[in-house]
Amino acid sequence: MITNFKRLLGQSNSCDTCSQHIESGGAELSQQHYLITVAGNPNTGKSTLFNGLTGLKQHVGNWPGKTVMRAEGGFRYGTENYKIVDLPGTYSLLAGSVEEEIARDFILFEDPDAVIVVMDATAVERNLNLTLQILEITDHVVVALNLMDEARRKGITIDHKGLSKELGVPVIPTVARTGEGIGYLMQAVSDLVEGRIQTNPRRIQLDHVLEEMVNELVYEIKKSFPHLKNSRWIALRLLDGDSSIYKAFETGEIEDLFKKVHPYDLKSTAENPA
Ligand SMILES: Nc1nc2c(ncn2[C@@H]2O[C@H](COP(=O)(O)OP(=O)(O)O)[C@@H](O)[C@H]2O)c(=O)[nH]1
Ligand SMILES: [Mg+2]
Repeated sequence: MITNFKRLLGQSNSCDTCSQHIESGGAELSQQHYLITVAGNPNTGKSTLFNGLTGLKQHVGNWPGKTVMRAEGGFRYGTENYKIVDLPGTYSLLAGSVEEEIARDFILFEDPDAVIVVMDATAVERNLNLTLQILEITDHVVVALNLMDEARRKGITIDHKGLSKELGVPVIPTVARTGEGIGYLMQAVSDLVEGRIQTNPRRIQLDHVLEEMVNELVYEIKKSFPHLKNSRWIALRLLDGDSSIYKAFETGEIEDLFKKVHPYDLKSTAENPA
């Protein structure tokens, strides 16, 4: 059964001034919208959050050429329409699995307006690996520090403001199962996509020699593939010997990746299995 945040937050469709207003399914996918996504380790509550925001209005299909399910939906928050894509859960983005490749390609090539990174508040350290990797690719990030009820139950307290300062992006404590904190989460997403806040993501500091090598590579990448965004991240992956990125360059597929994430087979369904 899907938990609909609109109901949980006591919101009604007739309220059109309330800043906490989430209207599930309110945004038709063809309308002008912000593209956002939920990423994170498996079992952190991504689908619960996705379901709560979109309600029953979802489309599911497979990612192109993959047997991994893709779910997307629409909703309205405040005056903005959002299209949201539920990414498969991964521990890393270094493309060791199909799921990782899908999540990485989506964040890298679809360039979503915001990535909600859902972290498990009971296992922050483990979850930081993926979070830091995502911060290397994009600065459009808001962290949902989810499962806060579980953390409280286990006596874990987290300095979420301190974590936010360290990561350089908003960190909002949430309980996706009950809707707690989701209004604040969406307010942070809205502030980010509307340009009311700027993030300053924590990134790896390279030594002088490496930095020069990266800059050289970035220059070459931009020369050959001027449309490629995130060329710095791609340069880092090349230096790290990422075979999938290497191969994509050899075959010229790196440019096709832009198109690859788009055309998928969609069919409407009532519910997205979590
Ligand atoms: N206690 C608690 N359980 C949650 C919360 N969010 C999600 N869950 C549960 O955690 C499990 C995994 O959630 P799911 O959304 O499928 O995680 P996903 O793998 O990241 O998509 C499900 O049983 C959810 O009901 C939360 O904030 N608190
Ligand atoms: Mg899921």
